[in-house]
Amino acid sequence: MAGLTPSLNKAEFKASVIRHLHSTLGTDENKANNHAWWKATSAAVQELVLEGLRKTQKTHYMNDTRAVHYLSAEFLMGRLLSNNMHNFGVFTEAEKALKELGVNLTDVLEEEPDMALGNGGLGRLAACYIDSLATLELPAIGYGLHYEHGLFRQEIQNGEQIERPDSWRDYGNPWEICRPESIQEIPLYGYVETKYGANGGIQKEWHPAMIVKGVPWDIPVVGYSGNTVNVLRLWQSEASDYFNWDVFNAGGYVDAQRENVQAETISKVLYPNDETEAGKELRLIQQYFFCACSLKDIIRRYKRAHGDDWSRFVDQVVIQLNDTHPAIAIPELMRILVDRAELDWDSAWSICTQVFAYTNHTLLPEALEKWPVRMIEKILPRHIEIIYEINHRFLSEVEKTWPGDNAMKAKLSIIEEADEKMVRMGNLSVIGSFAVNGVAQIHSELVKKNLFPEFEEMWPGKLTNVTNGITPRRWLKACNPKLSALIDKKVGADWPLHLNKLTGLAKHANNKTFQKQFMKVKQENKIALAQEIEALTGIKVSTKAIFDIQIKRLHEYKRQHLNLLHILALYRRLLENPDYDMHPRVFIFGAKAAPGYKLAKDIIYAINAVAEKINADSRVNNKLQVVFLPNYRVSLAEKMIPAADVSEQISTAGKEASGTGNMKLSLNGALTIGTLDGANIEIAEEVGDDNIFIFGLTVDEVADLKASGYNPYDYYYQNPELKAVIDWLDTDYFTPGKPGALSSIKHSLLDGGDPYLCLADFASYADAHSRLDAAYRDQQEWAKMAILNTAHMGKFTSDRSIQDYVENIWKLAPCSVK
Ligand code: GL4
Repeated sequence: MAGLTPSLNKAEFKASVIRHLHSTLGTDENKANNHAWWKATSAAVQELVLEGLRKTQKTHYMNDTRAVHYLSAEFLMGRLLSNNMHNFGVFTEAEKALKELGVNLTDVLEEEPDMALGNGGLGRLAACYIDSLATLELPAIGYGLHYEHGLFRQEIQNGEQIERPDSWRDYGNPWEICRPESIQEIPLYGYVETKYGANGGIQKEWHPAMIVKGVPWDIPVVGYSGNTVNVLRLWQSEASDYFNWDVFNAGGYVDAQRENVQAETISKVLYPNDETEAGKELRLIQQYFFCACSLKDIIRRYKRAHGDDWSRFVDQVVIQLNDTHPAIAIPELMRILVDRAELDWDSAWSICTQVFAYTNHTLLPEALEKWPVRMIEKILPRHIEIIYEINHRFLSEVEKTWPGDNAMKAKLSIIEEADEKMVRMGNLSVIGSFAVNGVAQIHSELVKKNLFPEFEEMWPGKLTNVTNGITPRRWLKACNPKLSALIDKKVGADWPLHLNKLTGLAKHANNKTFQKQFMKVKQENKIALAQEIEALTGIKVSTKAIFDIQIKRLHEYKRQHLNLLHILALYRRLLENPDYDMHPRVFIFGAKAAPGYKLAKDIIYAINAVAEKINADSRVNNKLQVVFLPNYRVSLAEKMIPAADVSEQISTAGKEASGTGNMKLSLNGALTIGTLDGANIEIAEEVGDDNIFIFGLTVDEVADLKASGYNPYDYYYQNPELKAVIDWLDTDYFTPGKPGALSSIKHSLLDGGDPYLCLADFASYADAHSRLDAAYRDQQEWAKMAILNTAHMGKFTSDRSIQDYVENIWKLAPCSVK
């Protein structure tokens, strides 16, 4: 492939692995188990990685490049060995080398724990984006938290989710490099002293009650077939040896300290909530901690080239805020510029508002972060003053636009004046950024129309869209080698860098031979997944069945329970009529629920209870099976996605900002059954209406229905099948001896008001499934549709998303590394 030269041949690779087995791991070929082989192989690859990293850093330094700094509380990286080998182009050589050593690479890869430093879509997006940034040779650095424990490991016991700690670095991680030379010290708590200078000027001095150390760990990020190796820098907290005499002398040092969060706990654990804000002090400290460390790091690097001259800062630095989690970076930069660098407010604010850009990832009210003023005051006493000052100046802008309109001021204010005063991080982010983007066309429209309409009026053009994307290296090339090899033959091997080349498959969509080859790959992937399912759950699934997959966090708005209602309807039809005409179907789920989200956990329990009953019921004639795969994560997704026939993307219209699993599944030839929500709309545009199964209410229809007073009972009484399956959940049929064990679901769907309109969409969903079932009977037609899905996913490469950011927001230039 052009530009891709394996940097180690088979013999060299073999020698390197053995050398590491001996001198890094202190073992040998006879004693080594798969874990040791994994470590030695990783060490061999890491040697290449570090060489690339050195060259990249030197090149960026010599060229004094403008860089993007991607601040994110989450990076859901998954495993790195296979990815790094693919991106360096050494995968095949490595596989052969290990084979000659009697070692199976697939088994070795299984030894690597996932780096699960994220919850779901938002964190995985960050991981895809840093892959694309390196691939496109863009100067970039990811900044985040070095959580000791990533997202919990999920076990299923008696159908219920049990959370177990994740310990991804327990036996050492071969990729990360500690950089003690770049440790930062971060102040917390304490008080602010106001000093009056001789010339009448006011100086603020923050006397923190606590200092914590931020220790950086670097994870190299290898670009595909390029030479750029960027870094992901993750901050770990440690107690500082610093001792605060001020506070000590003032008395009460020990007492004050006791009420404060302990330094070491800051980076201990990832908060396991997706789409809900926790409101916990420790979470706010996590956010401040990594932002403060990152800003100090950014400024240190800038000063190395430019000294105390701030005039070029905005030319060199752009900072992308991945949701509002890092929004506290805005007042932190103001503090540094005003209190430390002694810039006047206007100059400082001008810098800030040219540096920050903010991505909104959700409209769900429970996910829009707000922090109690009281809490910020306690932890960050200087920042609350700065936030008030930003707000004061902003509100006088509002006054100019809407003179005398106090309701407008209350609405747009950074401070929410409720019983408990709150800081609205979304408003702060919009006010402090030069660009704000949503993550799919419809989502960005809703951000403008519903979430921030007044900001759109005040600053036309500031709110924009960048549709999400996924890296085709991990999500096709590495996870689906058979399909990749087939695609290579048809369109050439450079599609991972130029995903639009997949359109070249479209002209073969009607070709019977190609259809057979395409479906043969799908079948082989299904057989592999079936083996995995059996290994993980003991369930033997039929590989002749349609593999219908819903994988994503468990949330009411994603409507796994709508899927479940439809499964119950099929089950009921089969019981009523054993000859009921349907193609055999296996419904496969993967989902983690936030540990405190009761209904989400109940839905997991319900899926498992229903699965157990159906799988054991011979009356369904092998036409229906249900599987819940425990501990859904990146590495499991990589096994499930290539085997999917059907992709369930069934959120209530207007609720899923974009979705990215939808893109991964379609790219691997699954057909989507979905609502007109998030990126599904753009997927439908790309693949064409004939190649996707759209159902359900649109965003406008949802709004109209809600406005007119939605009553789920209307649908319940009008649709006997729907009524029957909902009532079924309230018996002890699925939970023998435990009547009512599933009734929370019925309750939320009826008396709870069915907030996500499952009942309103049920009939349309069931109908779409019938159409899908009919379509599958014509295997040639289905193959054609599947091929056209893969063929038309070019738009959704994260390279395109990053290119959009570069052109419309970041204004970055690539820098090639020789
Ligand atoms: C999310 C959205 O829910 C999801 O639709 C989107 O694809 C993702 C990345 O933009 O961001 N927002 C939050 S919060 N979690 C997500 O996964």
